[in-house]
Amino acid sequence: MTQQSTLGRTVMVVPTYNEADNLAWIVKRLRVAVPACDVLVVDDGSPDGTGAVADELAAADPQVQVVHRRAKEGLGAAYLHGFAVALARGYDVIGEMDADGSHQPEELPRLLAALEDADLVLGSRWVPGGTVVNWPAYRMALSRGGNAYTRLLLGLPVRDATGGFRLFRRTALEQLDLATVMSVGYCFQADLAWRAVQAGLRVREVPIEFVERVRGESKMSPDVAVESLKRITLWGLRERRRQLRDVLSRRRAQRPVTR
Ligand SMILES: Nc1nc2c(ncn2[C@@H]2O[C@H](COP(=O)(O)OP(=O)(O)OP(=O)(O)O)[C@@H](O)[C@H]2O)c(=O)[nH]1
Ligand SMILES: [Mg+2]
Repeated sequence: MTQQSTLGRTVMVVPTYNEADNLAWIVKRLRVAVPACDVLVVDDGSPDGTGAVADELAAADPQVQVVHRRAKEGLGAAYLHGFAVALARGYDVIGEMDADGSHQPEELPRLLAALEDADLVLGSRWVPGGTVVNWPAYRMALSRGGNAYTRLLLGLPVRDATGGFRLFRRTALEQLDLATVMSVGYCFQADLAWRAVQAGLRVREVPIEFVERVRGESKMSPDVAVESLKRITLWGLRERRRQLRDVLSRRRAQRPVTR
């Protein structure tokens, strides 16, 4: 059985694209770190055979499940598919975790503990106690800069909106109107954090140690970074327009009626 303290049944959704050298290693660590937690691998038809590795893991362990998608459609699409499956299968807590070892399953118990009084828990590199291991200076600057930009533009009260080691209560996911999420790459993470804050959900950040992948290739591309920049700027401008409209309509409402 997969009972997780008072939180209920928990599943970590793990998107994969060409992670054949990492998947078994990370799934094993996850199953050891939190034995009650199930795993849902969402593979986008990886040419390196990750899908077959996932099938073997699932055949050997009833707590491991796999969704096969035909082609690579981006992290956002893979997560949306995984969330839909996890919700349909009745999980109470639905999490996100990379397969490349950057997110350490051994830190998951701390994230789960934080969810006891939150709706969304973000594993965070940029709160006190959070760190990144083995990143070159330019990656640090990119992530810190991107997060500062997002915080400033959207007024998002989160230090690390782009990380992907997270836990949602199912009730939180159900409130986020996932059908309207268009983000594909990194901004998928910022998109969901932004929606959660706007929905008035309790969002908590927990420091994590993020470790740069040792095996396999990053799927980060300039396209993905540009998509984030574009979308976050667009949301920010919309937000400013909305705030301006609010102020103007409040002023109009306060104006004395003259006859
Ligand atoms: N299903 C699916 N998984 C993906 C896709 N793109 C990335 N992933 C997975 O998402 C996770 C994060 O991707 P990474 O390539 O590590 O991207 P990243 O962590 O932002 O980049 P690095 O810092 O270089 O590792 C990994 O488990 C990938 O295999 C995709 O299009 N489809
Ligand atoms: Mg990675």
